[in-house]
Amino acid sequence: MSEQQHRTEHNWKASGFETRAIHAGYEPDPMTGAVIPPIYATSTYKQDGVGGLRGGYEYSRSGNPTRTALEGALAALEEGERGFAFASGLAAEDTVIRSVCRPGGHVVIPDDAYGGTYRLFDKVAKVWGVEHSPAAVSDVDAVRAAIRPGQTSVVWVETPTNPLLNIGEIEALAGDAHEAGALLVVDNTFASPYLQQPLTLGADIVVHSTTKYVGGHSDVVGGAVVVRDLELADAITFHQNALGAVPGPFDAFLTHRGLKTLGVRMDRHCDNAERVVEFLTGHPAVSQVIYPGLQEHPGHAVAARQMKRFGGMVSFRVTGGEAHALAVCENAEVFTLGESLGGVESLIEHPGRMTHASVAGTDLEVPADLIRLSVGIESADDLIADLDRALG
Ligand code: P1T
Repeated sequence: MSEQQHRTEHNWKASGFETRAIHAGYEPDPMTGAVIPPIYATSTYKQDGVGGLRGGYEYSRSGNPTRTALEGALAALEEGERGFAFASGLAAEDTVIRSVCRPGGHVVIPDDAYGGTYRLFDKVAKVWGVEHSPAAVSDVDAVRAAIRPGQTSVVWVETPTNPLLNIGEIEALAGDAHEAGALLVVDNTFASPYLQQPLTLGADIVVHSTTKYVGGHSDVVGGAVVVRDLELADAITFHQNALGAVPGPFDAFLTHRGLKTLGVRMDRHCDNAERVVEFLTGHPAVSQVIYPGLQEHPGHAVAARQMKRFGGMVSFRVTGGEAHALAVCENAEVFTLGESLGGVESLIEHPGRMTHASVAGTDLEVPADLIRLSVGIESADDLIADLDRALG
């Protein structure tokens, strides 16, 4: 597709994060002055003679102006060259896998990946001849040892990981991947581009579940891919269109609306998470608090280097085993019992039975006494009082 309508003409690259979040990707509509990208509810576009496309738009699977605006903003926030929006995080991941992996190839994946990501590699990609080996992303040596030079095309990491909040050192992992001729893919869902920009640290591809912090309001499912390299961008462009797992214009609009406030929301998520961590750390019914902001977290120093702050996700283990963990999840009231994360409302869940049920019985199994919190942006005192009651 040629240069598309509404691509911003102003160069926002030198602007601050919040300015880019609000302006990059879109200029007020030339005809109406609409400040916000309209929802272009159209599947196709009138051509001025065969092949005479207006602004490059031909058919909404390959491009839609509402989506283009979101994609421009995503690229700007991740400091990439090209952004791509998808119907879900897993659709984004699948498109990346098909773009850069081939039968007979191999991928290194986190040994505590999101359950759905593991399932995609283990139950789908493997059937098509792409092998995978799990390795601890926090252990650069283990990842290096898992790489098979000549066969590994991708080192895939989450950092922080879901749900154990392990930290991978992006710069070192990129070096090892590149040395073996592989690409480094970073799932940046937990940090969001406000806290961490993996492409600036040497990663080749960033993926997101935009369902989470990017969308931020638990009202839309979506995914994203951002790259710097233009050859990779061409491969993703081709597969985005060929596979067709794209968001509709209303979903793109909602995600873009959420994205504009990412910076202010993330700061509040981090403030509240710090308060919750402080409370949990002193609680007698809590045996371990997992948060990269804690000095004793093994990834603290790396996280402090590569992240602006430590995020809104907190995991903890309780003294009373699985039954206790389930009871805490069920007793919470301000924390809503539910899967997902990154919305303005606080969520609580039991990874072993919920988000990570698909890894039960594998090397990726998570502890049964583990609880995961997505700390929202409510009043911190209410969150703490709720946890206090639920733990009691
Ligand atoms: O749900 P979807 O938008 O398809 O995104 C999948 C995904 C990818 N990567 C990470 C790190 C994720 O956490 C997710 C989705 N995770 C949840 C639904 C969850 O509750 O953990």
